[in-house]
Amino acid sequence: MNDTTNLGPPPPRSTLKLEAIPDLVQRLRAGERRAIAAAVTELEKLSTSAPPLLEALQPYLGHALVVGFTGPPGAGKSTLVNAVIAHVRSQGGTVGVIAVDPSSPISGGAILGDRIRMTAALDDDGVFVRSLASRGYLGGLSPAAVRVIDALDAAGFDLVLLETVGTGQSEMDVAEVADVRVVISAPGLGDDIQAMKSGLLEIADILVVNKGDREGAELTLQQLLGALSIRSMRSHIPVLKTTATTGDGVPELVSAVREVGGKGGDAMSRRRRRARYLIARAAADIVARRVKEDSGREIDGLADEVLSGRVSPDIAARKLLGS
Ligand SMILES: Nc1nc2c(ncn2[C@@H]2O[C@H](COP(=O)(O)OP(=O)(O)OP(=O)(O)O)[C@@H](O)[C@H]2O)c(=O)[nH]1
Ligand SMILES: [Mg+2]
Repeated sequence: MNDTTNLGPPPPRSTLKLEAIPDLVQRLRAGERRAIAAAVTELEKLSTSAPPLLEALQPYLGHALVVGFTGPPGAGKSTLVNAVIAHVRSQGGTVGVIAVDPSSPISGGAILGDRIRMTAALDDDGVFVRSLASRGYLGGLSPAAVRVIDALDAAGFDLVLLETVGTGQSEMDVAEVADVRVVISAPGLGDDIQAMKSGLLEIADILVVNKGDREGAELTLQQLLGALSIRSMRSHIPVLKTTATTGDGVPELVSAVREVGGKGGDAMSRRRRRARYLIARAAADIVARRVKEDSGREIDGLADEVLSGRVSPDIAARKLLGS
């Protein structure tokens, strides 16, 4: 196996010089908005400066509570993020937001709408918002987004909110990198309760029925409680009703987030969880590239064994990994 075939495309060159990193980190630590934005951009691009920058951020990580906001399109995630920002700011806390745009947006307007709604926070140094493309990660979190968390954590934001649309992949990603997982639903989203039952319900630490002002909100709430009660392991999780447009229920949501976050692990285990995710993602990418690009005998041989039914794909994968 020729290892150079497994390295992937080279990272984009950076305009950030190595010797400028300590200064950038110092300004980021002081909360300077332009420095935070510059660091986020380097990490998002995964530029040549991203690895040394991440290393320089390491001593300052583990302070932020990373909260995933996920749920079906249109449930009101962005509106709720805005309402949470307003409440946390009124309490003197600070908030960083990473909104992950789906690769193929369901409606281009929703993304633009997100930006416009969030501009209300743009003059406030206690808030930093960045929309990221999901870059072919099918609505999931790109590894770049996970690294961006580190920049916001090091910059000292108390809460880092990650908004992702609840597709299969992103909900699993959010489950792995967030310290607290908030799953948002709303009445009138068709068969979404069904979808919640299968995937999102399993990962939620807190369930929210948003659009509490809409008819059917109480019914949605009861359906979720019913779905939880048949899963005895999950029946303890809080189910809250919010109206993001008015802020109703938002203080209770923020309290619940802090309570769940308080029960989570320490700073080290939070950082370790994110690092484990990045390793798993990188390992999966390397293996996928090996399988795709290697036309050598090893993989063809394994493929034939799988085709003949002598070996399961799982065993073949283990053989490939030598484990
Ligand atoms: N009546 C009512 N409307 C709401 C509420 N929260 C959000 N909305 C509206 O619902 C629509 C969708 O809200 P968004 O915040 O964009 O929803 P989202 O989940 O972020 O949507 P995507 O990012 O596209 O997945 C907007 O028109 C909001 O104004 C609420 O509590 N009550
Ligand atoms: Mg949104």
